[in-house]
Amino acid sequence: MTTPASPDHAEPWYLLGAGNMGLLAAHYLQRAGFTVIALRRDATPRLERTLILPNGDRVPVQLLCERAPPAKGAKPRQDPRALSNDSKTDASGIPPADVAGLSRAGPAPTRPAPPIRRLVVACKAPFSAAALDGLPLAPDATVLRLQNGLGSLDGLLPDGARMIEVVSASAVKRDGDAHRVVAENDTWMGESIAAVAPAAGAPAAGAPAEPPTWFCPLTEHWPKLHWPDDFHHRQWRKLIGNAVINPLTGLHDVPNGRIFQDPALAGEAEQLAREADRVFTALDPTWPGDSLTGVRALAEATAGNTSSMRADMQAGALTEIDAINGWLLRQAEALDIDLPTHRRIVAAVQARHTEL
Ligand code: KPL
Repeated sequence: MTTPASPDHAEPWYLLGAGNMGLLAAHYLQRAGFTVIALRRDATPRLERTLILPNGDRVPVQLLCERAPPAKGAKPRQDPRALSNDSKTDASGIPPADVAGLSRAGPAPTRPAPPIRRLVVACKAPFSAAALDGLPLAPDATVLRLQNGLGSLDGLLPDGARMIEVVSASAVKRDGDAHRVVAENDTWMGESIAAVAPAAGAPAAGAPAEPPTWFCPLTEHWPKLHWPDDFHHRQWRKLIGNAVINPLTGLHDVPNGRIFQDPALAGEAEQLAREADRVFTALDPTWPGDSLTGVRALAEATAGNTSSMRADMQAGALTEIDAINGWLLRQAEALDIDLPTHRRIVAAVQARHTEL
């Protein structure tokens, strides 16, 4: 049994991306007794934020910060969005310390040796390479990827790293200076199976990997946290939800629930879901091929929500389209499957990026 005093707890977790979901993960890890240190490109010594839990409790989250070393491919000025995953912050960069609840009590130490052995990557997918650039990761580091889409860390981690995917149905929104946990739903952790265009180090399909030693004690503090045998199906269900709901709501600037109320959008959603099912079935013949039902349920369950891609588009920020629908297109190309609706929608969202 791992306890807060056990050697397992001596190893801190580093956090890239102290936005909505990153802060929630940090809160659960701290509740389980782990030290969590936010990596930043600036000299902020400490982050002080507030999470509002679904029962209304306001919980302070305090994180020590360390300054990430300069990126190897560093441009003179770092893109501040690399270390956040919050649309509000994405639009404007990380706000100055005095307006964001950050302490100015002395600069943060620059991350020293020894290398980072545990890392949570919770920045927006398109900023992963910039966020990881120059970070001293141990060759056998454990990396939790808490991001939408798939494949965003491909080729960015040491060969011996263990990447654990985190798929969460929880929702956290910015609420003034606080972060409101709108829903504390299931979170699944597991390792992705190697797809046709495989992730570096991803295990091939076969017996599911065993969870690490810290997983079981963490489940006592991270509500509805699971390590399911059919993890990749859970991950694909989340991916198709995002691949349908996010670009349609973003491009048409509507809440999630509108998709199945509008016949034209519902038709597009159906095409997107069917095309994705062709890819998933080719990758795994046991895939049930019923994505549309799940997408409809997700859109209805989150009817009033502004999807993350709609929020990014409203904020004039880069979206995660490449890690979501782009991942599907790369798999389809390797399988020689055409996905005309996904191709069109990716082009339409990317056209908005060029206007930024
Ligand atoms: O994950 C989401 C997102 O917006 O990124 C959904 C589930 C679509 C909820 O809005």
